[in-house]
Amino acid sequence: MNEAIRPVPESPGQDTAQPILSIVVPTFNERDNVSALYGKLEAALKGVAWEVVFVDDNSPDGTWDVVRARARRDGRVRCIRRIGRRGLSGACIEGILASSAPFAAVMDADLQHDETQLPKMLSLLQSGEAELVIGSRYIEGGSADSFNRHRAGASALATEVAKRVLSVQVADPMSGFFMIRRDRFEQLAPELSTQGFKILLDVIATARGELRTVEVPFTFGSRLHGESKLDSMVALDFLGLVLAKFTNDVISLRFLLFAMVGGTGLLVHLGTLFVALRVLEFPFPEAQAAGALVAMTTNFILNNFLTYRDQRLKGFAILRGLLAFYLVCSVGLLANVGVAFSVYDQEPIWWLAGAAGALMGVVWNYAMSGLFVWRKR
Ligand SMILES: Nc1nc2c(ncn2[C@@H]2O[C@H](COP(=O)(O)OP(=O)(O)OP(=O)(O)O)[C@@H](O)[C@H]2O)c(=O)[nH]1
Ligand SMILES: [Mg+2]
Repeated sequence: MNEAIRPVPESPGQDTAQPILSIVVPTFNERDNVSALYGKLEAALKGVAWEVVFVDDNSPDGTWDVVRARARRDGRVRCIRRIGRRGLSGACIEGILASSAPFAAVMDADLQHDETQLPKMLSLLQSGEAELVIGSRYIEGGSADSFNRHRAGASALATEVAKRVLSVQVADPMSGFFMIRRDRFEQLAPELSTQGFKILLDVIATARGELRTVEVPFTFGSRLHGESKLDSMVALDFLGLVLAKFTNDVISLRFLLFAMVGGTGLLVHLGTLFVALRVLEFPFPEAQAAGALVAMTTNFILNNFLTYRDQRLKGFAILRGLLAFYLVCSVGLLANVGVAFSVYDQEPIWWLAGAAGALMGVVWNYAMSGLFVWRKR
């Protein structure tokens, strides 16, 4: 055997260097928080074999660069730099799956989570008392005083909806601070959504009550440096997750949004048809074609803005995407009319045939748009 590739004999002494806890920190534009967080972890986790994995979505402020510099000096620090992707949940999942310690924690980079709770959370997992430990703002001893009224209200409402609709028994299923046994996480991982902000809620809902859970209180602090990445779309992400889990992943938010945008397209089509016929006095075929073209264009813009906002096309890609969308929708129209005809042929009920055709059209357009217009890179 070639000396160079001879396997290195296992050395029992190496085991002690293996981390017991992997801390996963999703980051986007958190450059100024990295060193402070690292210092706090080091102080809080004396005597624990830990590692920290920063998952950075190619932050324009170069957060990944700061992490790399730190990683060169300390082997416990690792950096995953993801290019062309955004999303908090996906980043956390990727970070956990890229590490191997028997326990994994997720925490924010901005020092809002209390790292001094980590040893307690770890010992609850190690003793077997829990498989999931949540840093909770909403139990005795915890608080989220740094929230303004608007945000506190939204958080309370979302928590209530999650509890009722998904029968979640936990006080703070929206927390971004938790620790879990790796084996349990790996079992659940294939069913988790990589879209959205609410990975903990997803974990709890997907486990369907079969995850021994303990909550420990902590005070949600104020962000140290940088800006919040929360926007109004977070509410949409949340509703999508609740809907998907409620319907056992049958209906996705994306499909629902796509169908809703399709509905607005019908109104746009009829509006344009009216204007073209009555105001511009086009002949009917031209007016109908103008209606279809305008509706497809507004549908494309809305889908790019809303349905596929995490994969939004920009610059020249918009033009290419629009042309592909016209093509997809034209074939969708043929499929629509074809199905409607064949249903009508069997059973001449106009609304049934019309609805079957429309459903065929929207399913086709959705499936093909995902493949050819907003293709995942
Ligand atoms: N990798 C990655 N990290 C993200 C993304 N969005 C947010 N984050 C990180 O996720 C953590 C939570 O985001 P925040 O904006 O702090 O959300 P929050 O704590 O609920 O809001 P604030 O109270 O305003 O800070 C932070 O460490 C962010 O840098 C993303 O798209 N990708
Ligand atoms: Mg934060």
